[in-house]
Amino acid sequence: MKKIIYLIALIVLCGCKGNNKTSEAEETVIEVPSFCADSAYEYVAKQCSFGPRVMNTAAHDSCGNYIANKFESFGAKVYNQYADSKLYDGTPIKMRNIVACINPDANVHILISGHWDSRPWADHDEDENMHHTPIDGANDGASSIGVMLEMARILNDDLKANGDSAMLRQKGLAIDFICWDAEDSGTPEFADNHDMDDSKTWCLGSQYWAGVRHVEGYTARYGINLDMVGSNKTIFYKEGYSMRFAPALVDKVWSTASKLGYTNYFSNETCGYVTDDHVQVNLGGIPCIDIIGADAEGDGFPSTWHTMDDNIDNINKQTLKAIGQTMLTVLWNE
Ligand code: AHN
Ligand code: ZN
Repeated sequence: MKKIIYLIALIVLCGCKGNNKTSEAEETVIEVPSFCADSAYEYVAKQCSFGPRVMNTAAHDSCGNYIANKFESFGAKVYNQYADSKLYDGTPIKMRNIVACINPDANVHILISGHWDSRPWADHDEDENMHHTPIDGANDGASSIGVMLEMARILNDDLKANGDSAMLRQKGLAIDFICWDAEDSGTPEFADNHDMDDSKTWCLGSQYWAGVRHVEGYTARYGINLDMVGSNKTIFYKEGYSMRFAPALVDKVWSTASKLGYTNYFSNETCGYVTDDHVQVNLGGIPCIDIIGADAEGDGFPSTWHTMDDNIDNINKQTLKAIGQTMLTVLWNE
C-alpha cells in the first residue's frame, strides 16, 4: 500500500562541552496510510442514490441502514439513537443518530462527526419553483459521511493487518464516528417566521445527543465535526465557535493540513460563527471544532448550498482527499 511519509521531528541538538559529538540527529517518521478519495466518492454517490435523506421517508431509512451496515462491515460497534422531534412548524419527525465506534474498548475516545440527513427544501435555489423540493445533499451531508466511512475502512485495515502495533492499539484510542440526523431541518427561508432566532430549529439530532448520550457517561478527548467537505471551489476558514472553544485543536488541524501542502484549502483566516452540530458537542462538555466548507470564490457557503445543484456532479475528489488525508494525519500523530 502506498504510504505517505510525514516527517515530524528532525533535529535534537546536544551541546555538551567536552563531548566531541557536538550534535546528534534524531528522526521520527510516521507513516500515515493513504486516504482513498475514489472510495470516499463512491460512498457519497451511494448515499445520494437512495434519494434525498429527509426524515420520515423510505430513502432516509434505507440510507440509514446502508450507513450503519457499512460501518459494521468495517468492524465498528454501532449504536443507534432513535428519537422523536419536531420541525420548525411542529411537524413530528423520527430521527436516527448513528454512532459507529472503532476499537471501542480503548480508554480514550476521539469523536469525528458529520450529519447524514439532507435538507428537505432547496430554499436557496435561484428557481423559486424548487424551494419546496428536497435536495440530494451530496456535499451538505453525504460528503462528511463518505470521508468518515473511508477513515473507518482504513482504521479497520490497520487493526486487522498490524496487531499490537496498529495505531489505535498503540495509542489506546477509540474513534467514534457520529452521524447526526436532522441537522439541516432549520427554518426554511420561505417560512413566515424565518427571521426570528431559529438556531434551535437546526441540529436536532445533536441537540438530542447533547442531552442523552449513546452510552451513559460518554466523553471524548475532543471532537471534529465535518460539514460540506466535498465540493468544487471550496475553502475552509477557521470558524468562530471552534476558535472560541478549541483554538489549539484548530491550530493542530490547520498546521497539519499546511504541512501536507493543503494551504489552498485550509485558510488561516477566520470566518463568522456557524450554527452547526459542533456547538452541541461543546455544550455537552467536549471541545469540538467544525471543518465547514465555504465558497472559495465568493462570500459564504458554497454556491450549491441548499440548491438542487448540491448533487454528485459537484463533488470533487481532490477536496475529499485534502480533508481525509488531513484527518488521518491528525489521528496518526495523536
Ligand atoms: C445556519 O445556516 C444557521 N447554519 C448552517 C449550518 C448548515 C446548514 N450546515 C449545513 N447546512
Ligand atoms: Zn445545509
